[in-house]
Amino acid sequence: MKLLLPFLTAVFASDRIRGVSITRQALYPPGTHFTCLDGSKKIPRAQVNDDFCDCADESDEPGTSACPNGRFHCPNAGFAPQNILSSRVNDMICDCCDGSDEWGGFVDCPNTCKEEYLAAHAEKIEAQKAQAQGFEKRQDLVDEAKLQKISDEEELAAAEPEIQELQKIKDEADKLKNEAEELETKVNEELEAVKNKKIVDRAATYSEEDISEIAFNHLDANKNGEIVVYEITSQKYLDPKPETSSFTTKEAKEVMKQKDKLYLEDFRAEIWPEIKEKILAKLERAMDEWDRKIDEANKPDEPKEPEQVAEVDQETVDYSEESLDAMEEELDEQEDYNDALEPVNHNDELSDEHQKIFDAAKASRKVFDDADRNLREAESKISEIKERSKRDFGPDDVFRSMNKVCFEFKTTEYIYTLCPYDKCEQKPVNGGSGTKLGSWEGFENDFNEMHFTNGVKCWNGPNRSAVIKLSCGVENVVLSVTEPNRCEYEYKFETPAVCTKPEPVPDHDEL
Ligand code: MAN
Repeated sequence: MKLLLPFLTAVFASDRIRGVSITRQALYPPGTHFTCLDGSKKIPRAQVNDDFCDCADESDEPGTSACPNGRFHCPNAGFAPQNILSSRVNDMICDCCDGSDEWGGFVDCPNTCKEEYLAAHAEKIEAQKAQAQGFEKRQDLVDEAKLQKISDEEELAAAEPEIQELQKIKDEADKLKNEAEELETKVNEELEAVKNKKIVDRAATYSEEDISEIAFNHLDANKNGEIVVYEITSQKYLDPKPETSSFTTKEAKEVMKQKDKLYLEDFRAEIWPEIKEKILAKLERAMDEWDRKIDEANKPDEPKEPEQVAEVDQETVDYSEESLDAMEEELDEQEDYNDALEPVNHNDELSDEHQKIFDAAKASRKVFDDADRNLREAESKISEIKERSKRDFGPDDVFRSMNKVCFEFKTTEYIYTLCPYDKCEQKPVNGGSGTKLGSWEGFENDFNEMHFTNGVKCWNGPNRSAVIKLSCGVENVVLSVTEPNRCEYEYKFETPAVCTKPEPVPDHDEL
């Protein structure tokens, strides 16, 4: 090429065609005629650049604006050569940095090629520096990924014996808990038996007539003088088949001798003898109530106590802590009263020995729960590592650090999130729930794109999806999010992960 230059310069100095690059000058050879470059026409050479468009392909007017779509070549010596539309020639606007497009002299175009070259060169150096920095960061990511991988492998290798050990601890804790709970149940049963015996003994002090009426009152929950099915089914201890899970209406009807309603007399005659054994221990409160009524009836006629006056004097209500506690206890007791499966409240009868057994059972449950949690945590950590080991983190594992990390980009309307290996979302800035734009699908285009598919269905359209275009940058940052087609989103994402080693910029490079 260098050898040819003096020769070409010699030729073009005299006969060079304006608007044509040096390499294409040969297409306009000297001679009497010029053949249009598409071969369609032969015209006298004087008609080239004569400001009249002769050739269909517009090749005869590269240096004038006669053909609307011709091309004018600016040599732009010292900077990058350029081809512009020939219609811009002599339009009084400086397009080429060397001013060659305004050769008519209607406007003065100073040569700015050197300044432009320097500015572009500086920009290139800056970009190269950023790329070099990004590439360095990429190396860090690769090193970090290597360490993470090694630590994952080590953890995985250690996991099996560790999990076995935690399982052993849990099994032992389970055994101790069962033993402690067995003892606890036994004590509970003993205490309940003592309590029940007291109640049954008390029940024996009433006449048969009275105690059967007390039992009737106990069952007659709404105090309307008759017992119906639901008043029986609510007393679980009367279930003739306790081994089956629920106390059904049919079973209750069996207890009621197929009657729909029971009045006191039928109850006494037909039901009482059969349920007596089961119900006596439940009658404590009903006996209290019975005694209270008898006491009241035996009282000499007196004006009514203020407590029976409809309105309660607020001033006299006791809101002290003890009183509130007592009320709460009362309510709790009422609940227990209706649910015979609840353990008996035996606080007042607890000996130190019993208390120790209850404390031990409670402590053993805690030890078991801790052991169970430790095992589950270790197992979930291991399954996370196993899942990670199956993922494709790209060349040199460089995307490993992006697992379970999210990035955000805010527009005036939405906050967009990008969570590689997981999902993309769009949330309205003013609150409200997010819309899933897609779930992780994988990389495409040689790890230069991330794809997310199968997001929330677009109204009258496809499921939402997102493509993330990656470019080299010093930091991980979402530069923009657009929606080129409805419900198809495009993120531009800068990351050191895709930075390659930059080529050095030569001092006087061809730009
Ligand atoms: C929501 C957003 C938009 C989307 C429309 C489609 O408003 O998810 O991005 O274009 O739905 O109906």
